[in-house]
Amino acid sequence: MYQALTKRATRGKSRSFMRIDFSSRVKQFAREEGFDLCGIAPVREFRETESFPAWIAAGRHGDMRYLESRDDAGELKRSSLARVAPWARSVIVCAVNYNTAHPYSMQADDPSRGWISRYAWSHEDYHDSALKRLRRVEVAIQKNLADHQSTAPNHSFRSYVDTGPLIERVYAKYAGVGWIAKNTCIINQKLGSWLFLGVILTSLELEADLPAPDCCGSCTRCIDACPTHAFVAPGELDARLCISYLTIEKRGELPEGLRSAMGRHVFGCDICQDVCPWNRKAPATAAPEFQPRNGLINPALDWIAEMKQEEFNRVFRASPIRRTKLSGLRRNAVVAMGNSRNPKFLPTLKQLAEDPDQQVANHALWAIDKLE
Ligand code: B12
Ligand code: SF4
Ligand code: SF4
Repeated sequence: MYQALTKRATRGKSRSFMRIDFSSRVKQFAREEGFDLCGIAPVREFRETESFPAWIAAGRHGDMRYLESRDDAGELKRSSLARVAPWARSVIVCAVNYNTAHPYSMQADDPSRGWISRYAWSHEDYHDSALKRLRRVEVAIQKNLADHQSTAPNHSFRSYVDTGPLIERVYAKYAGVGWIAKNTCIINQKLGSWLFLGVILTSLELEADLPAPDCCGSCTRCIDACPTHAFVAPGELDARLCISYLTIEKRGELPEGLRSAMGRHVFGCDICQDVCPWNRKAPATAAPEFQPRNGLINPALDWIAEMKQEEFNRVFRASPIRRTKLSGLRRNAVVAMGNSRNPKFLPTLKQLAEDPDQQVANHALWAIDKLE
């Protein structure tokens, strides 16, 4: 299709016009598959990826070893897409709004109930639902190429949600989806930042969009609100301090010095997005897959702390929350109980201090100390 279009271009229209035409068709396919935003970024070096090796060298990724993966030449894969996928010419960046019409964590402030971050309430794990949509966009593009050219050149496509060798937010910026804000999230002027990103790398040379302009201005609300002071500078996160990392990615003992600041978070953290003025009027989606499962908004802490494996498997089937495993989730709930200032949890915590799961037991001892 793309070559056929360029052939036709010589019969009148300019080549770049035809590229724009096919790029807008790609965006149409993304819309038809339920993505709220779609843009196209070129594959080249960006100044934002240049800082990645230093970020890793400083150890700011903590135990997230997968971010350190290197190519045969020993270079960090995520620092140069052109090197790890030399065949790729364009990155199609899609975004879907997962915001639902429920209070923000700062509005639901009962300290004796926990907080699970907004993105994890959903009925389906976003990795799976977004990947399915991306694959359908791929199919639509390929079908369109084949329909318009009998000898369609074999173009390559590779879809990723989180797992690709690239920093998705950098490409989202250059695809015009949103700017990389001081809280490091992608914010779209109309939709805010409650967005999942997904990318399709392709060998098709598509018309790239313009990068989204930075609209943070002089605001610093996210930086000021972060309970663990995880931003070392605007737009620079030390993941080791971030509650999202601590509750989701960190295995074993949580650093004692950070436990109090973790508050009632049992999975992820939304604070730096909750306080953002660009999310004040963020629209809510009606998509069934993003509607919350029962009991996950402001969950009862003792329910989670005492949960058994069988219930965990049932409640969190196909949920991103499975990533912490039962033990990690219970550990987080126990810490949140310690931070609750509510002595009603003491009897439960005393039982949990004898728990066969040593991690849960150790954190329960800390929580008892904190409450007493
Ligand atoms: C690892 C990871 C995390 C880690 C580290 C976060 C981080 N900021 O890197 C942890 C576990 C903490 C995390 C948390 C969250 N994550 Co996360 N995470 C990822 C993942 C898998 C990789 C990100 C990565 O490579 N980070 C490496 C660092 C270096 O990149 P960075 O911080 O974004 O920094 C870039 C820019 O800020 C910029 N930069 C850095 N320093 C400087 C300095 C200057 C001066 C300038 C101008 C620029 C600049 O360049 C950097 C690249 O080098 C991506 C998916 C993907 N494959 O990209 C999802 C992703 C970023 N996460 C996502 C989400 C939703 C979250 C949470 C909101 C979940 C939650 N509610 O708990 C939080 C948000 C916390 C936060 N403020 O970032 C979404 C973001 C969507 C969006 N709207 O932006 C993504 C894209 C997943 C997805 N597919 O939708 N995440
Ligand atoms: S997610 Fe929470 S802990 Fe992490 S940077 Fe944002 S406010 Fe801080
Ligand atoms: S709170 Fe302010 S500084 Fe932070 S991301 Fe939003 S607009 Fe930018």
